[in-house]
Amino acid sequence: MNRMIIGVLVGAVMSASPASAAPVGTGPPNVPEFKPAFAGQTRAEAETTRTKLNVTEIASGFNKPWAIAFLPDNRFLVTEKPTGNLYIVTAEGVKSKPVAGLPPVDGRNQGGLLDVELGPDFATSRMIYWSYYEPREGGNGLAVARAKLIPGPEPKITGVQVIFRMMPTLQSTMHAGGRLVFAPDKTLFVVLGERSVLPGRIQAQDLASHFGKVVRIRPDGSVPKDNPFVNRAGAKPEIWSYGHRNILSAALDAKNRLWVAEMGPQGGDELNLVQKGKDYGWPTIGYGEEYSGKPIHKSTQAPGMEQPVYYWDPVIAPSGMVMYSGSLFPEWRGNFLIGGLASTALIRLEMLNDRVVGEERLLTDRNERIREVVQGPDGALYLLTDDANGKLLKVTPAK
Ligand SMILES: [Ca+2]
Repeated sequence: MNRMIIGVLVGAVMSASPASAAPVGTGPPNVPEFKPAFAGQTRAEAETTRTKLNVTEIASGFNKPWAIAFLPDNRFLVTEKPTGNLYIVTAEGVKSKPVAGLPPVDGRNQGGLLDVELGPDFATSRMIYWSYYEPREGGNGLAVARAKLIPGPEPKITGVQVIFRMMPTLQSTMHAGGRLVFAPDKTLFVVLGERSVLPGRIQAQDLASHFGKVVRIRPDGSVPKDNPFVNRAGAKPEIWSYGHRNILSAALDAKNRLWVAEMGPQGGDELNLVQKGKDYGWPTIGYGEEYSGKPIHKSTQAPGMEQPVYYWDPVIAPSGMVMYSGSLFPEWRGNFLIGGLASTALIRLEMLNDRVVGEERLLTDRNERIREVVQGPDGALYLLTDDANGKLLKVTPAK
């Protein structure tokens, strides 16, 4: 009897028993020789949402949309990755003309216009912040800019300021990270990748490089004095944490701590609780391997390097993430909801004492790559699908 049939039978038996201990059925691991550092670090017990989900398509026709931000008047900002276009979309799904005035992007492959966030003082300043692959002499790099949004029938931005430039410039169309998260103290976390190519990968451990880092800046791009490496000679002062591979998912929890889901190599996606000054291990340690099957890591653990709270093998390919705190889905409160690209699912993680105690794959019947996951002011979940005809979806409880 093959593994899949056993899985189905186990699933059928377990569904009658709430005390199920079976993990989500995702197939065998790519790197079975690597074992978890603690119980529950991978393959948590499969859970099932009791609330029936209703998925509404608000809008479609976006070319590889990447991020959503909510305007105070119930409209959305939506970014389109390869075109570099930013749209204002009404709650009914009516799309504006592209917002004029954004700088050009390098929209090849994983590049382009990525995240967008309202500034912490948007109500008075109308400032928006966005991340993008900036075309440069000799390559590109992730940049973060801000400008004042002027809505209306001909929407535009004015006064563009680039507040952060990931350095060094490199020839790569991949792994620049790009999510933006404002903390309540108005500092801005920017999560960065290591550019995928080997000369970039090794810089994830190099504090003189922004590659493979989480950085923390003020809204004007200046460096907070309490960043961990401000007094270290040769270190980039924006760095908050290091040893990351490629982060496209970042969210604050109820205590306003930063969590990220990282794109690992084959078999090595990670959930990390990001702490000031800590080393998350890439490329020295991890749970995955090269796409060729060749080893990357000698070990999964090393002194002075953080363990992931959770890892996935096979990977989910995470992009977009929120810790749910709304009223529409009481059973999801305190859970992480993560967009799955390769896994074509919405991944739900039940958390207890900073550990994962349950996992679920939602919306698998839609078979869509999920790029963005945000919680609306109404408690609904809003998603973007990663497709040339990308959709803006709203998830609510079915009536
Ligand atoms: Ca790691």
